[in-house]
Amino acid sequence: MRSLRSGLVTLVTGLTALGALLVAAPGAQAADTPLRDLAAAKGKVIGSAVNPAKLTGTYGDIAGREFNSVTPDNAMKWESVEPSRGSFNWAPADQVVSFATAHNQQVRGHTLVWHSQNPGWLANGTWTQAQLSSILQDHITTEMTRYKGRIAAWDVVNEAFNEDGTYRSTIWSNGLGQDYIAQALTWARAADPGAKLYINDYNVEGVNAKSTALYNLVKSLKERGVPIDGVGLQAHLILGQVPSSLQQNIQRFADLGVDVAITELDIRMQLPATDAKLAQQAADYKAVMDACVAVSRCVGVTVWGFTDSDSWVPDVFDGYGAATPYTENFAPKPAYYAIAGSLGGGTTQPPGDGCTAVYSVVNQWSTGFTGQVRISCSGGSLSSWRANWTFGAGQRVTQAWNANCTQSGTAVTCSNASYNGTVPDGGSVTFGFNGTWSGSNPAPVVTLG
Ligand code: G2I
Repeated sequence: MRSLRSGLVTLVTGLTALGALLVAAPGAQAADTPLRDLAAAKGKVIGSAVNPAKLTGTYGDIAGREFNSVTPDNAMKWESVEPSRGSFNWAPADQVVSFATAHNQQVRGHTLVWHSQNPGWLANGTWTQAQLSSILQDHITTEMTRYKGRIAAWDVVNEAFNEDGTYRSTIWSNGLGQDYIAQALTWARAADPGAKLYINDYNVEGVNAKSTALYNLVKSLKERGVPIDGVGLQAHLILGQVPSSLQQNIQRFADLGVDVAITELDIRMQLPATDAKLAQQAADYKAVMDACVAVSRCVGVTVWGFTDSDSWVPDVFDGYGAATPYTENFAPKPAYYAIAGSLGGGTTQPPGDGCTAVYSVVNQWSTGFTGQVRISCSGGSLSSWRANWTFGAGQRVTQAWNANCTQSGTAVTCSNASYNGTVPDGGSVTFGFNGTWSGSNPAPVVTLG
């Protein structure tokens, strides 16, 4: 995140009132340790789904800086890589893999065998069992071979179960029988023996009928010697509804001898987001992170998009959103700090992060002057504020408006009035004051805190 917490000063000499001529100071990077460094110190993965078309600018900066793993959100799905039979489009998936290489990140491959986002030619075709089987084997082999050695873990099979724990009726279960899962895993192991092979699903975070069906499947695959390395718990959660049995559930899979990953975490809320909801969301993110951190075989957590501007939630759940750790404008939310805290970092959002305070003298005469401070936010917001500075040359504030100012010795503190505490992302608030000076009237640097 950018942190522009100090402002530059324009000093007006002479008696003419001048408009402020201020330039925001280029912000130093915030001192906070990136999530990926915190995660690495704990031996965990912190990842995000990414959209390859967006991997530049601020989106790319954050994706590279904060995460040690990326998952292509759609680019490795069958309809993306083979939209018509035998005609491949690898470019977006390649972009994610190159980005990951350039940023020293792992890649989670997502996903090889699914009922959704299959190309029309496959979904609408009529196939014998033998044809379907060889189409699937070819797909797995082709895609995994292309990225062999560069994918840490593959979601080989995605969303195989119904909510009641029965097998979902899909092109695969219908055409190949339930053992398509074992076959797919076996082909996957042959294609890239170095990749961890996962089965991934949603609504399997707590102990319930669906997760128990998944548990029983993994147990039987292990007993049969079918290659299976991990279970992915997607974790598309609802505010305030982190299952209380999450850690217990992670542990029971770990006890089967497989890894566990939280693969698609997001926590949606009914819009608009309020401070209270964002605080609850932070607590929910923390609960998920803590559960993973507590189990050594939980390899880590991937969020399904790190910014609210890149989340599937508003498109699918009417009136819901704000599900990720960053705002649409890339400001870290309380959830971000909750993730950091769970990984051993600081938990508090620095006040004024993403906001700038700029001091200016707008008028000055023989013994007095009028000053103002403009607080602007870009990539952050404030719900209350306090501007602090030191007067180094004996200046004194005598009267202020649009703020409550006090001065003790050289230290001045001005806090918001009852009506202007909120500075929205992209907005600003200005307050003014009169003061006295003599000799010189050098301009202080203002900090927000
Ligand atoms: O639905 C959330 C996730 C559930 N688990 C599996 C994930 O693969 C799935 O991801 C989402 C993507 O985030 C969405 O971006 O999968 C959706 C499809 O089931 C993706 O949405 C689709 C839109 O529905 C399409 O209209 C669009 O053409 O993304 C496509 C590509 O942008």
